[in-house]
Amino acid sequence: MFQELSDKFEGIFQKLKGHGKVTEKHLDETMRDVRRALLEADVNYKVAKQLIVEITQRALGANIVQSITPAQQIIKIVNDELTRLMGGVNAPLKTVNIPPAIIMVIGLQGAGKTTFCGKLAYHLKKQGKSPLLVGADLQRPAAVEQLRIVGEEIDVKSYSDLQSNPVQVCKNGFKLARQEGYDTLILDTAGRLHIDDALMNELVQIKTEVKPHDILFVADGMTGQDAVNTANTFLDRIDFSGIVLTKMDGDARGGAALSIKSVTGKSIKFIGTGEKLEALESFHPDRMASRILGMGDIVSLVEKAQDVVDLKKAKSLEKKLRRAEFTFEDFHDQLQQIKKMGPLSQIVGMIPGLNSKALKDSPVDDGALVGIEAIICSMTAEEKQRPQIINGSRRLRIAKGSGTTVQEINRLLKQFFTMQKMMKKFNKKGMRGNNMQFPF
Ligand SMILES: Nc1nc2c(ncn2[C@@H]2O[C@H](COP(=O)(O)OP(=O)(O)OP(=O)(O)O)[C@@H](O)[C@H]2O)c(=O)[nH]1
Ligand SMILES: [Mg+2]
Repeated sequence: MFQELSDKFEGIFQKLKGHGKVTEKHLDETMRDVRRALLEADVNYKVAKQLIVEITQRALGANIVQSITPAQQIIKIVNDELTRLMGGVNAPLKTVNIPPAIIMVIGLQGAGKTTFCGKLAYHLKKQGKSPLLVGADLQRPAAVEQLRIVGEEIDVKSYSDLQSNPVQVCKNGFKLARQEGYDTLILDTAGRLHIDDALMNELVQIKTEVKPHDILFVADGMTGQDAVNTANTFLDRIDFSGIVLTKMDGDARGGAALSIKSVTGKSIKFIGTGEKLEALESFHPDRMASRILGMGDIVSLVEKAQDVVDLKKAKSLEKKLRRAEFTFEDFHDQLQQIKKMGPLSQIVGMIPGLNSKALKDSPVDDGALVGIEAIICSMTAEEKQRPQIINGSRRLRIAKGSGTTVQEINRLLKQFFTMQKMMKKFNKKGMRGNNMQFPF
């Protein structure tokens, strides 16, 4: 889904990650790239512009969490803003106290209304509901037959009457549902190539007389801004309650999904992802944003870090690093914070770019962490503050106390001193110490 847009975002963020520190100039460049990617995905011009303003404002005001690179922080902001743009949270169907719930399905010809009616019926059936399909598209005799076939496929009854009129068919469907105990009525209405008065009058009449609880506007997701414009024109005549975007399995570029809520004020409730009747998903803005960015996991990672990283401690650590006063005590603190985020293998797996091969070759595992922690715990307070005093006999004592070997103590001390040296070098060059590497 939205492969092109996803690829572009990946490229943009890759570029951003290349800079250790993100300056306003980098941010400007990034935002220009993001804007271009959105416009090329056929996102509404005004929507894209506003989105860029919000992302930039938030990025400038953001506190960059110490242990996470600024680029990842920006990805999180873009993700949040895309989520918000698409409505924030999932918009479910209305619940009704007295069944049947009436769901009216409207949209242009070929948008995928009839298919969606079948998909929705199947979706509801799986949830233990008993839907009844009503064929209110009497324009083409084949339409009623199509709905009947769809219903048969999923073992859901469909009702229509070619001798009657759409309003009467809906009313009869309602009566039938009451009599036979169906709890949801799905009304499949007629489409037109273009919006015309005759169609709108027919739909408004059904709405007025049958009073549906939900009116879902079905739009072909592949048509981008056309879908958004059509939705708006429909909305002028008939106040629908939600949107269904179909054909999202095709080469839909993302423009409709990203702009339709913002332009119409109506939420996307479902997306169609194929011709088969099971190809329906409830729409979740957050998951969609993550999918577009191809970064579901990094978002969870930053959230985890925000949950556990003590900002005050991070600040004081940064100061110490800059003055190269970093001790084993600080190191121990950092280990605790990392451990709070979950198993190392999971954390590393969330970092984009670290594929499974890199993981396999890396010595990072929870066992190594436990060993390092045991070693630090076996040091005296003075040793933690001034590791340079740890001589041969102290090393032996620490090894015994921690259940490790002198070789392991040697390795850890060597890594620690290397890191201290590196910090000093960095500080001489005037670099900030916010890209700290752990010595394992
Ligand atoms: N790939 C794909 N095709 C879909 C999807 N939804 C519908 N279609 C196809 O789109 C075509 C039109 O679907 P219909 O459900 O007949 O559309 P409609 O809105 O009822 O059309 P009218 O009744 O003529 O107004 C059919 O060939 C469907 O198989 C989808 O999510 N993905
Ligand atoms: Mg149809």
